[in-house]
Amino acid sequence: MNASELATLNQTYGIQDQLAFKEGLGGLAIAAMQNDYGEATVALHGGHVLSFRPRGQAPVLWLSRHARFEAGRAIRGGIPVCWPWFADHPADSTKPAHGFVRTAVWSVVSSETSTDGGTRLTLTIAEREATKELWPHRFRLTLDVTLADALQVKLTATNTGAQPFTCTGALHSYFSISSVADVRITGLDGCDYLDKVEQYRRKVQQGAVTIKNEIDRIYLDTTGACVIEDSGMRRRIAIAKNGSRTTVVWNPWIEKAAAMKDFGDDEYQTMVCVETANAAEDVVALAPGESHTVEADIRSEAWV
Ligand code: TA6
Repeated sequence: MNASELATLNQTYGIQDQLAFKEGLGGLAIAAMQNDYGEATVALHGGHVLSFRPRGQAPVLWLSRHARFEAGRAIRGGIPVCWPWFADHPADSTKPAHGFVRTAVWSVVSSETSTDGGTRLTLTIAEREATKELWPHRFRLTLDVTLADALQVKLTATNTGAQPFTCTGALHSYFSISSVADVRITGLDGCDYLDKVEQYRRKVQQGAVTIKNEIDRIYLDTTGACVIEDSGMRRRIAIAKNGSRTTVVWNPWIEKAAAMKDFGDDEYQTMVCVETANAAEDVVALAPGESHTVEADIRSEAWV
């Protein structure tokens, strides 16, 4: 994005002392939000929340130091928007993993200050020739990112075509943690999950989730909040949600981390994904004109 396009964005949607559009890493346009609650950045590339830091706290989201900021590539960390399919395409593995909106450029449609002093930015993306080759449907996605006492991320998918479609997806959130050894994730006890590490074997979660090896799990029928309890950092990150019956927990561990070019060999120790998803049995069906909203509310607090 050139300087005059950024200037136009700032004139139209910038909010004095709260929201400014800038050139970020790799020349990608980012929205920098700040207010009394903290700060957050969102890349227009992917509609991707890159960072969230509540005032006086350490960053809540994890972003790889090897992340690539390039047109057409997914960014490793933050909150990639996966849509209209989660993980591999169900029928054609040559199509991009996690859909195509995380690597496309979104447009800004509005910004506002809420009555509680929060800052909201709304982005959108719709079908275009390139997406029709991958997925033959007309759609509109809207992403509302609100920085207030929590970071609220709300993705609304609308079927703007004349045919029904089904979709899956995720707010594929990467969280920053002190160390895998000092973290447990609560909120999933007793839930069934598909274990991707063991060919999707169905299992039942016993107690809190701990990370002692590769974890890639799709928790089914989960509508409640999860909490990342980090005894090393003495903080709790609560992830509440709406419009999602699936929670995905992922840590690639040693070998998979080493195999990814945009992921540091040792970085698996300080991240975990807890994803607000529609996946597996939780497929969203939209008739023409219908919409579905999936929402994650991320709140971090000191744990004393
Ligand atoms: O959400 C977990 C997952 O689907 C894993 O299987 C893992 O591969 C990860 O997402 C990252 O996918 P990506 O395409 O971003 O490398």
